[in-house]
Amino acid sequence: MLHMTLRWFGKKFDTVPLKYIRQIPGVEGVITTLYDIPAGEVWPIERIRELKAEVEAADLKILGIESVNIHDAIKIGNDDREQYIDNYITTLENLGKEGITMVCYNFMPVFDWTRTDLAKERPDGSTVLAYNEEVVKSIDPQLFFDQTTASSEGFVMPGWEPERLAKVKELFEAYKNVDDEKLFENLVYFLKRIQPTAEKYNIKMAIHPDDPAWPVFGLPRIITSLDRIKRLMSAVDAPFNGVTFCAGSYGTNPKNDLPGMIRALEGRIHFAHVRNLHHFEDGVFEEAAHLSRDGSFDLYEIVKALHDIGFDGPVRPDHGRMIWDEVAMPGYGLYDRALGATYILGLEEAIIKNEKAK
Ligand SMILES: [Mn+2]
Repeated sequence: MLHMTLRWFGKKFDTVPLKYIRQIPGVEGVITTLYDIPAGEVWPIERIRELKAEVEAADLKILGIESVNIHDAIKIGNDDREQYIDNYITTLENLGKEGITMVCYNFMPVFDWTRTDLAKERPDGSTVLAYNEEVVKSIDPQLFFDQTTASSEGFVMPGWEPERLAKVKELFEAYKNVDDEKLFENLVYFLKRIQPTAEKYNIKMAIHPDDPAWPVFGLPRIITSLDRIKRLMSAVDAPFNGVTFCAGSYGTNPKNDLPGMIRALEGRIHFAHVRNLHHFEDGVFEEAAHLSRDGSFDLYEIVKALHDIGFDGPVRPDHGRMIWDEVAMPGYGLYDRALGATYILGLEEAIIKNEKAK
């Protein structure tokens, strides 16, 4: 069954208090992080304990971490990656000792998820994150970064931390010899190094797909389709090496058959992000409400596929629209994600009852 969660960035960064998350029907816990710790640094066990105590005091559980970010040296394959991998291993040990056993991460160079508009207005007056490939093609990456952070209403957005991206040009330079194949090799190297620790503590590693699911700004992107994710699953063929199935990210490419991908990844999906997009044309889309009829995906078929493969992990509604005049980090308001959570659980209830009736 689905274990419903909401992403929570911690009380210093999130506009949504745990108390409100607890009041969304069916939500069992949060997917959280130590948002202030830069990629590459060890997460101290005391900080993990504090976070856990805070979440448990709100009668919720930590059902996973999103994310423990990967330092660029690991993605680039620099000599100093060994130290950063050792640090990552220590963080996994600390999480494992505290019983936290699902870690979402991504392997996107320089930019994390990319959108060209953080508040595109829809006909109903709600605003959403949107993407237009023409804009990305026509803009300098530094300018793109500055514009994106300037339009985030003062919120620090995941993957867009200023300290990491203060030097966009230098980062681009550092990645100049990293092509798809090299990036893939570096990812496999990383996974093999952390494998003994992940297995010792029964930690499931869940790679988040690249968003959008194609190269941007000439940077390589490798987790974009079923073929590519299956290649990674075979390269390190052990259950700890798994997937965050993000419908919204894989679904940026309309050629990705989302329910089919879920079925093909049976046993390797450790975490699911369920959401909807509205496609206009190739490379032009906006985020939609979770409801199937509001976007281009069939959410029933997505939830059905997760149910049919026996998925038993954490799931979260992904980005929500900004509605009811809420002011929050783009994509991460309370209201629309709460609607999404209950809708997804409603679909699951109907699927289970229908199956029993047969
Ligand atoms: Mn996602």
